Amino acid sequence: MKPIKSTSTEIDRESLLIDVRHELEMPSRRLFGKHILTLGGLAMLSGCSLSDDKSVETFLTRISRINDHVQQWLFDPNRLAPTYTEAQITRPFPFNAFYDIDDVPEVNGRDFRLKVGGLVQNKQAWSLADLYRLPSAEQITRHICVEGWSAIGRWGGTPFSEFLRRVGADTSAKYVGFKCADDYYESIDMPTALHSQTLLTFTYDGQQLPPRYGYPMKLRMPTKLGYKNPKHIMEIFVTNTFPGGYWVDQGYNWFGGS
Ligand SMILES: Nc1nc2c(c(=O)[nH]1)N[C@H]1C(S)=C(S)[C@@H](COP(=O)(O)O)O[C@H]1N2
Ligand SMILES: [Mo]
Repeated sequence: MKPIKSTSTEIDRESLLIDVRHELEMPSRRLFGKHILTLGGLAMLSGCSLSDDKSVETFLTRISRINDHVQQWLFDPNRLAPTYTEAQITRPFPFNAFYDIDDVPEVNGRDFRLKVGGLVQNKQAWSLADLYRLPSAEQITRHICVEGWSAIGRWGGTPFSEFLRRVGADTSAKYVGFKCADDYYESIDMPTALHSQTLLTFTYDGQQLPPRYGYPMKLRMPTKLGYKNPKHIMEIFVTNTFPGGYWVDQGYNWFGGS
């Protein structure tokens, strides 16, 4: 994935506008379909003049935040993402990260302790053995990456809502955040965290989750795009302060529904 915002001081206005148009044309952005609102109309709505690079960037961020609100509002906690049969699993399942497969972090499972923080009653860290004793769940779902590929895989673990219940999470809080063993970090909305298909997973296709797919654990959400699914989770926290995410902070949409 490429950062959407330019990191240089000279922002390439033309490509930013292309990104805005692209956002508008994505199926999940239907409500802002190009037939309903023009770029100019959106600029007026968001109070941006688009007269300089900085206002273009502010404009983009506002559009993205409006999209977050609309997507949260459209999200139906009872709607299930499709599931598939074993025969439909994509083999081999693709690896993806912001780095090469040779640089996958190696986490030592024996010493591993999952940190839990923020708005939870029980901040005690979890060993893998403790996590493996949680009620088990498994599903075969489609993982969709914004880079233009999708693949069907089989993940096993525990319903994330069950984990949140065990740690006494304040489920009226807005966000659940994740810190990973690489420099990755993510955050999700609470309704998605509690969705019945959101699993904290420890296995892939019946085997211990291999390093490339996120050992020791990956949060697997078939209702969200690939980049929202953190691998190599080291810490989970509940908060009302927007935690952002690795790609979100580079201009991607935060809600990231699929
Ligand atoms: N820790 C971490 N999690 C991550 C990423 C990453 O680079 N680091 N990449 C994300 C992206 S963009 C995708 S598509 C999926 C890829 O998961 P896979 O390797 O199991 O296919 O992981 C997501 N979670
Ligand atoms: Mo991705």
